[in-house]
Amino acid sequence: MEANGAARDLDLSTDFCGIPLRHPVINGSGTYDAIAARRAFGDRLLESFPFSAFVSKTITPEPRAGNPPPRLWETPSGLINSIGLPNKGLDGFVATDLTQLAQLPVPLIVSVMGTSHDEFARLVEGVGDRNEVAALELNVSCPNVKSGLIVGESPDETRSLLDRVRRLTEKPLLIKLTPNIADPVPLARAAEEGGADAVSLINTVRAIAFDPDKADRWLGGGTGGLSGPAVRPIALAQVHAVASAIGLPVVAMGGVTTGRDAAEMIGAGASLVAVGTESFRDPAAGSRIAAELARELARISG
Ligand code: RRO
Repeated sequence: MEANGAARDLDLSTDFCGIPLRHPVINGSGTYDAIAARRAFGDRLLESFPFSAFVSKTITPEPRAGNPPPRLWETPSGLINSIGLPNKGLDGFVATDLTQLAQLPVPLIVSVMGTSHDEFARLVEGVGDRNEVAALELNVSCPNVKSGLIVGESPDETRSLLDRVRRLTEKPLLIKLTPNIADPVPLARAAEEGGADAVSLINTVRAIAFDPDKADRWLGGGTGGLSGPAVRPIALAQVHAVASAIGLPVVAMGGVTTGRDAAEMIGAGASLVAVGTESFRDPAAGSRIAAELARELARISG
C-alpha cells in the first residue's frame, strides 16, 4: 500500500536534451499510429496520451509504398516485421501528418531516413526548423530497406553523416543505432564525437521467417527485424554497454512490456525508455508501464 502511495507522489518528470517530459516513457518509432489512434479514440486520446513524447514513423524524402505482404510474422515472445518504410515522403508528411501530430499533448520527435548524406540533409532541413518539431531522430538502422549507406555500421560514416547534418538544425539530434553488429559502442562514441545529442537503441534484430512448403522465405520483403520480449536481454546488454561508455543520454528500447523492464533499462543507464511491440497488443501500454515504473522506482528508493 505504502509503495503505491509513494508511487503516486513520485515525480517522474525529466529533462531530455532540454525538453521537459512528464515521465521517461516514450514510443519507439513506427510502433504507434497516433493519427489512427486519434480517429479511433477521439479527444480521449489527448486526455490520457500514453507517452511523454511522440516519435513519428520514419519518413524519407520521397513517398514509399513499403514492402510487399506478408509483412509480419509472430514468433515465441516476439514479432518479425518487414514493413519496408511506407510513408508519404517529406512533402506529404509536412502537408498532412505534421499538423495532426502537433495536436498531441506531448513534444514531437520526427524520425528521418535517407539513402545518402544529401537525402538526410534534405530531411533535417525540411523538418528541423518547424515549430511543431521538438527534436529529430536519424534512423540509420532500418533492417528492411537497403539504404546504400553503411552509416549504421561504420563509426567513420556515422561521424561524417553527423558532420554534414549537425549544423543544419539547432534542435536535438538523436541517432538510432542498429543491434546488428558485434559492438555498438564504437558507433555510439562516433555519434557523440559527431555532435549527436542522444542515442536510441536498439532497432530490430535481423531475422527471417521460412516457408518450408515453398522452400522460400515467408515475408514479402525476404528479411525482417525481430522485436518484442525475445530481444530484451540483447537490448539490455547493448544499452548497458553504450550508457557505460558515452556521456550522452540513451533512449532504451527492445521488448519493454512492464515497469520492471523499464526500471532495468534505467538501472542499466538509460535516460528514457521506449515502448514498441507491446503497444500493438495494448495501445495504453505506455501509461501502464509509466505507472508501474513509478512503483518500481519508489520501491527501489525505499
Ligand atoms: O519500416 C520498417 O520496416 C522498419 C523500420 Br523503418 C525500422 O527502423 N525498423 C524496423 O524494424 N522496421
